[in-house]
Amino acid sequence: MTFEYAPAPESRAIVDIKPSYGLFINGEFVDGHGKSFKTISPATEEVLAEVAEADQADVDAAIKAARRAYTRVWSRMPGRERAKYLYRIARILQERGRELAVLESIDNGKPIKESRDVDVPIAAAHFFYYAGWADKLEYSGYGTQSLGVAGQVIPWNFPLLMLAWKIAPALACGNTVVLKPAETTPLTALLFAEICQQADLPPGVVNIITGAGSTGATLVEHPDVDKVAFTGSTAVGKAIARAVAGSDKKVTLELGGKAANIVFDDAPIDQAIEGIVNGIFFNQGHVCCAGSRLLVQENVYDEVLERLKRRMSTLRVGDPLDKNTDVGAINSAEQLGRIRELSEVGEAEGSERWSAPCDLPSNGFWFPPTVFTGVSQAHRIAREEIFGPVLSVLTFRTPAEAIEKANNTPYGLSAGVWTDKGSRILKVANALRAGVVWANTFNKFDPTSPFGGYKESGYGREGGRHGLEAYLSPHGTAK
Ligand code: TAP
Repeated sequence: MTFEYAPAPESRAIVDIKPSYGLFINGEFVDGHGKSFKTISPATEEVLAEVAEADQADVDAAIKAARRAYTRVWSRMPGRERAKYLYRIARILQERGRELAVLESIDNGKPIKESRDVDVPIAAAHFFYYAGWADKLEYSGYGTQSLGVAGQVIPWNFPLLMLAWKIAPALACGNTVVLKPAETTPLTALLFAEICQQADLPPGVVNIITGAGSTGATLVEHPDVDKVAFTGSTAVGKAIARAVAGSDKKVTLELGGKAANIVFDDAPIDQAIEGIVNGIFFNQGHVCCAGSRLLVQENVYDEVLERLKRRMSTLRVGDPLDKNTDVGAINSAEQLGRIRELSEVGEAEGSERWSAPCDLPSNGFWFPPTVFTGVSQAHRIAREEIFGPVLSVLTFRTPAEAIEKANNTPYGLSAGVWTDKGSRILKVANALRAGVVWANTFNKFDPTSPFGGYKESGYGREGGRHGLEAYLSPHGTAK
């Protein structure tokens, strides 16, 4: 049964959302030359702020500022000095953690308990971790030479965390940055710009330009960008790879996924249920490495399904700022449309749909936690990334069949294995074509651990020592 909890809303008073925002170029906020757009709260559809849309001239100005800061200041600064700035930023992220968490939940729609306990602490941890590397690059194994100006484009599902994954290693290695956050979630990146000012980061080392896809395209294609780092959909990743092909830009792409979460019959079932729920309903399923394909061994299928539905019935869907909320709002009307469309396709193709009973708020964008059974490998809901709180369930009889089905995907970002046997974990993990394999857990992130994909999930790694490779050159080619 679900206990009735009294609402426990986190106060919005801690955040100061301005009516409008400019672009952060060369250490200060400036008006853009282009148009502007509105960012809204996906939970209420309330307009939060008007944000500048950077055009070609703005992108030029940001890259120029980054180039100047690179040649004159940042690339010449000893690593131990750069590290001090990264530590300072990390500490400010912690000090202003509550403010960042509330702002992230308002702009993105994710539950406050996730922005507070996952996004913000791991973002700070990334800056702490890469601060530690800044004066030890000679031990990285990837050289010590920075690349120059990095053009970075990030998605809306973990706005601050993706920013940290991009900016922390870039700065630690001596590069400067122009970053474009996603159109629907620019606010924490703009607050991060204020944090750069607060940390006295030299002007131009970090530049934040807001805008839509065309701003991102202008940035990554710019001839004076040395390094492109992109996280987002496979379709846009392919377009970027095509656009920069033939240039000497170094590129890393973190793209989509359709992870298998494999439950064997000897798995600790209660733990596995928590792992399945965390795997697909964490962050409304807006997670590239979400465990969106559940593979259950046939002899425990009925038990797993029954317990899973019981657990899903206790998930609280609603106000992202309520500390009891487990599942928040879908990030945009457009994304909600995509989730609805693929769910309808799932039914039309013959799968059975079950949604947790819950009251959804009347304003905003919402989708109940949903599971599809009777799914075959050919179904679109088993092949395409839904990027929402929708789980497709398939079955298997033998470990070999589980591996075969798990690998039957164009993606290869992550996977999960649930079993009592250590030897089976090692064997299966070895056979899975996925960048990250979790054993008896799911969706665990740590700055010391590399993350990235195989196949259409992209190339390059972020996090850990491996994450330095993307921002260093063994040949000393910096401009
Ligand atoms: P995209 O539509 O790919 O957008 C990602 C970012 O790229 C946004 O900032 C977007 O701007 C920008 N963009 C769009 N078109 C562009 C272009 N032609 N050139 C350069 N930049 C462009 O993805 P999304 O809908 O925001 O995010 C969902 C997808 O990201 C999912 O497929 C998910 O799996 C993937 N994702 C992957 C990872 C990792 S680590 N592999 C992490 C998170 C998300 P606008 O927002 O203004 O359109």
